[in-house]
Amino acid sequence: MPRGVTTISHDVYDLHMLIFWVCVAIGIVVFGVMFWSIYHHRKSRGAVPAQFHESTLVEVLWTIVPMLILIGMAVPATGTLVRMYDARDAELTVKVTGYQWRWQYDYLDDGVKFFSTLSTPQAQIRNLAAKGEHYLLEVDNPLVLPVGKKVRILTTAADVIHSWWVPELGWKKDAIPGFINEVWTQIEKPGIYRGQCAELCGRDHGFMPIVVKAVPEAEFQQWLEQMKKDATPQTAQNDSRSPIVPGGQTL
Ligand SMILES: [Cu+2]
Repeated sequence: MPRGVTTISHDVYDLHMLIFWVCVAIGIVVFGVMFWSIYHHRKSRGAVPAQFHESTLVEVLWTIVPMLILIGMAVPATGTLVRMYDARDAELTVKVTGYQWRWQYDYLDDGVKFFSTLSTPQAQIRNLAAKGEHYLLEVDNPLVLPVGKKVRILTTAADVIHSWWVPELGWKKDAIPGFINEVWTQIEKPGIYRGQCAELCGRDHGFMPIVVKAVPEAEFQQWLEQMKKDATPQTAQNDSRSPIVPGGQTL
């Protein structure tokens, strides 16, 4: 599990490690007691089974102890979930729309909108060329986001269910036709973060990667201005990319 580059991803990572160590501790105690009992109360020592029937103390203990453990895990888990869903006070909103098999990014406040499509050369996919470093994880137009700003991300889809997932952001969000899901992110350091559609959305599902380019605020504003200038209307219909078929056939 990556530590990630957002506050939420750190929360998720810490929660994961906390629950992991709780499970390790329970495992050690349970198996410890079990093996100790098997060894010390073996038949060759003449052990006689103890009678625990209707022991109130044992009943109370094995109800209370697991309950305390569960509460101890539920409290931090709930806190993390609440923070994860709190998209208030976002400074920027990006709508992410899933299409078979590309993403559309729509900067709602700025009128900037573009498609992000796999850019791995067909020759690599058809095993006619050596595979690149970011094979199937590279796109023509990455999603550009400013570092340090709270960004609200709305996910939806125009055909089937997709799921927008960049592991280093700490969450994945389904993109469902007719619904809008909300989530947020605040990236801490500049960089390029890669992910993929995490829903089995059809043939060529593996060919819809996600690339997030996190840049400093000034650079982001510059990029946005440039995008506004270059803006040309795009629709899914006028995209002429032919579907990729593994094995070298074309449709
Ligand atoms: Cu998909």
